Amino acid sequence: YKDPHCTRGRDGVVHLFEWKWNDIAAECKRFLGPYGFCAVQTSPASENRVVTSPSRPWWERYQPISYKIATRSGNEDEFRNMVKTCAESGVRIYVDVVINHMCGGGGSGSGTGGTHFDADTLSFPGVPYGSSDFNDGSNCHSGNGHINNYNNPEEVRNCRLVNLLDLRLSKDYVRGKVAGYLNHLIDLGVAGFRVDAAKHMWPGDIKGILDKVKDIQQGGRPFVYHEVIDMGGEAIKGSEYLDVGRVTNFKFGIEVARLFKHQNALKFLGNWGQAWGMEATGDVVNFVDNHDNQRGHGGGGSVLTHWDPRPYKLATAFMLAHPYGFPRVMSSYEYNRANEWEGPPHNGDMSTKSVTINGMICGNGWACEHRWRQIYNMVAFRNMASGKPVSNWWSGADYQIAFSRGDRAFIAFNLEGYDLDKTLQTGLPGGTYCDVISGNLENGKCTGGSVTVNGDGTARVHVCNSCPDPMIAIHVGAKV
Ligand code: QV4
Ligand code: CA
Repeated sequence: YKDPHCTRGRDGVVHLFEWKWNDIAAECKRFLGPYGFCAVQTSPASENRVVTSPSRPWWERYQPISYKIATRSGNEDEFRNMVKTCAESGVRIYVDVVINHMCGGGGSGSGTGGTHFDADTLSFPGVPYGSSDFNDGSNCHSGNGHINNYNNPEEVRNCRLVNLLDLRLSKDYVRGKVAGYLNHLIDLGVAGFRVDAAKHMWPGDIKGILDKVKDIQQGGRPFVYHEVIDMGGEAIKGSEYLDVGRVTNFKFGIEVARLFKHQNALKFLGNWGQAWGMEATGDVVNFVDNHDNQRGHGGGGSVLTHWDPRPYKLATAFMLAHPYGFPRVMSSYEYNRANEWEGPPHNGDMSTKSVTINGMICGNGWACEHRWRQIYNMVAFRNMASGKPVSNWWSGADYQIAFSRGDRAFIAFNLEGYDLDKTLQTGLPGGTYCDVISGNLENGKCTGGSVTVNGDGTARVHVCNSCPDPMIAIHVGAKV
C-alpha cells in the first residue's frame, strides 16, 4: 500500500483541488505528462450533499450522500475519461475518498447526483445505508454522540466528527459497501486513495475494508495514504496506520514553515527526515500546505501558503530537492479570504469554472502553483536526482545551505542578510548548467542564470540574498 506506482522517471503528486475531471484530463495531457509529474490527487468523487448555507462551500464535498460518481467536478463518464487520458500521459490518479462518514446530522434533501437522503432518520437509499449502519447509539458512548475528547480513541473513532454521521465500519455490510466504491474506482483505472479522516476510523476496520479491495489494473495493491493530523500530543498516532499505507506528514509543513520563515536555522537540515521526529521516508506523504490548513481548517498549525510566495517557493523547492518522503504539491484557487468556506471559481449557476491557460499560467481564478517555474522545474530536478542520496552537504552560516543529489543535481539556499558567494563542491560533471529557479534551458540557452562547474566538480556559487528567489538549482537535465 506504500508504493505510489509512478511510471518510470516520474515523482510527486499534485492536488488539483476542486478541479473538474475534464480539466484534469486536459492538464495531464498538456502539462503533467510532459513535465514529469507522477500523479494527481482529485477532490472527492462521490455524490455529496448540496449545502446552500453558506452557498456551496468547498467542504460540501466532504459530506457524502452516496457512492455515485456525481459531483461538481463531473460525472462517471468524465471521470473515466480523465483516468484514461491521464494514464495515456503516464500520470496516475489518486482519489480523495470520504469513507468515515456520510453528511452532517439533520435535514434531508438530495445530493449532487439527485439522490434523496434523510439525515434525520439516517437514511441513504443511494447506497443503501440505514440507521443500523451508523455508530450512533451503539459504538459511540460520548453522551452527545460527538467527538468531545481527542484523548479517548474510542470517541475519536466511534463518534461524530463535527456532527458528521459516523459509519459503523465494524459491520461487514458497511465494509462491503465502502469496498464496493473503492473497487468501482479501481475498475475505472484509479491507482490509489487519500483516505479522508483516517484518524476517525480504526486501523483494523480500514484493513477489513482493504482486504475486500482488488489489485489495481497496473498490478499490485493500491497506493493508500491516510489523512491523520498528528502533531504529537494526542492519543492517536499516525504510526497506527502504517500497516495499511502511508500517512500524511503534517509535521513537515510546520517545520519547513519555521525554517523558511527564518525562525529556525537551515543549518540544522543536515539530518532532515526521521531524525526530526517524523515517520520513515517510505511511510510519509509530505506537503507544505494542504486544502485544510491553507484556510485554517483542521487545527494543523500555521503553514506557508501560495499567498506568501517567496518562502513558499523556497519550502517547496526544498521538499522536491530532498529525497525524504513522497511529495505532494498543492494547487489552489483564489477566493475572498474573509470567506474561507468559499467553493471553487463558479458561474452564475454555481457550476465550477473551467481552467483556462494563458501561456504557462491559469486563468478563471485558479492559482496553479504547480505551474510556477520554480516548482515545476524542481519536479524535473527530483526526477533527475531519483535514487541518489544527499551528498556534499554544506552549511556556511545559520541560513546558508547547499547539497548535491549524487552526481545528478545540486541546490543552494541563502536566507542570510548578505550574498552567498563561495566555491563549493557540486558533485556534478564539469560543464555549464542552467539555474532552473531563475529560468529554463530553452533552445540550447539558459533564459535565467547559469553555473559553470569545473572538472573537479567545484563551482563558484553565487546566491544573492535579495533576489526574488534566494536559491539556485542545477541538474544534469538542464546542462548547456
Ligand atoms: C457544524 C459544527 C458542529 C455542529 C454542526 C451542526 O461544527 O459542531 O454539530 O455544524 O450541523 C462542515 C462545517 C461544520 C459543520 C459540519 C456539518 O464546516 O461547521 O459542523 O460541516 O456537520 C471539511 C471541513 C469541515 C466541514 C467538513 C464537512 O474542514 O469544516 O464541516 O468538511 O463538510 C480534524 C480531522 C481531520 C479533518 C479536519 C478538518 O481529524 O480528518 O478535522 N480533515 C478532513 C478533511 C476536511 C473535512 C473532513 C476531514 C471531514 O481534510 O476537509 O472537513 O470529511 O482534524
Ligand atoms: Ca468514525
